[in-house]
Amino acid sequence: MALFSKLFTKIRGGSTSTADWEEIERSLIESDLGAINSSEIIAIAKKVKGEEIESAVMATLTSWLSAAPRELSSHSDRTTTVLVVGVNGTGKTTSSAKLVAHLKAAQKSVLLAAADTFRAAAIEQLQTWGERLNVPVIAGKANGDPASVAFDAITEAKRLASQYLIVDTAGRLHTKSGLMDELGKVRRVIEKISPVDEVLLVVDATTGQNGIAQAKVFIESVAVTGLILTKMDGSARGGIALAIERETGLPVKFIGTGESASDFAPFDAQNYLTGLFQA
Ligand SMILES: Nc1nc2c(ncn2[C@@H]2O[C@H](COP(=O)(O)OP(=O)(O)O)[C@@H](O)[C@H]2O)c(=O)[nH]1
Ligand SMILES: [Mg+2]
Repeated sequence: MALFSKLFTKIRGGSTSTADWEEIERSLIESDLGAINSSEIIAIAKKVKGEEIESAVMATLTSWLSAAPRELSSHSDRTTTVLVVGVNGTGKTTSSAKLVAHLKAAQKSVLLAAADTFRAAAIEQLQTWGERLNVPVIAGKANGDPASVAFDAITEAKRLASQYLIVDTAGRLHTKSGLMDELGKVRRVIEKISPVDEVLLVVDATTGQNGIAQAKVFIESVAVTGLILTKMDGSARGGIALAIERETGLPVKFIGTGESASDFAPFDAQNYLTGLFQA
């Protein structure tokens, strides 16, 4: 990612001109770190001298990371339920499937629920993943009630003593209050039987600052516990994970780096920060 190596190389080289500072600041902004964050970093770099710069910048970046738990919730005595939410096309269905693959690789038993009932294609998409991953998918009819699919799914998860239930939901915009209410209903129906442990908001990293703005509004109406940043393999730029954690206070729990089930990993914040400093 090497976001900051240029900054340090320039500064170590001795005299940093105004044009140099501008160029460094521009490259930080272009990395989707955000304008305010970038100018804060430049201010620190200008103030601190010599060898201390790296540790000063690192300390600031570390303070921007979310303090909330990054690990996916888990319970040994009951099903852990995860709702996957977000705007259309961000990668909810793909990420739900990837999460299943990730949990299966850790020998967990998982059930998938197709609570995006808006389009028949969305249900089929999840069923195809279910077959590929050899995981049962609870689905209803197209245009059916997503809350009733969720109810059937948690009932079945309990019966099977499934360790995880992953619920894929329909894409929605925070501005559509009917859809946001529907999400609340899905949650309430599940919680009649078992707690909802995680609500993961999927954000397409290639949408940059817009994606962050969208996430901020979204989490005002839904109790989100963490983020999945998708499409980090595309034109996504390295600064977004830091910027979104600072803006929302929420931890990035997973990142998606492609279209197949294995293109997915827990977000390792320390590794990520170290990577930003490497040439
Ligand atoms: N390159 C890339 N494509 C992704 C990633 N995650 C999802 N996609 C693609 O994005 C498109 C929308 O994904 P989908 O899961 O259907 O989005 P949903 O509408 O939020 O459910 C699909 O073509 C996916 O293959 C990712 O991490 N990297
Ligand atoms: Mg979908």
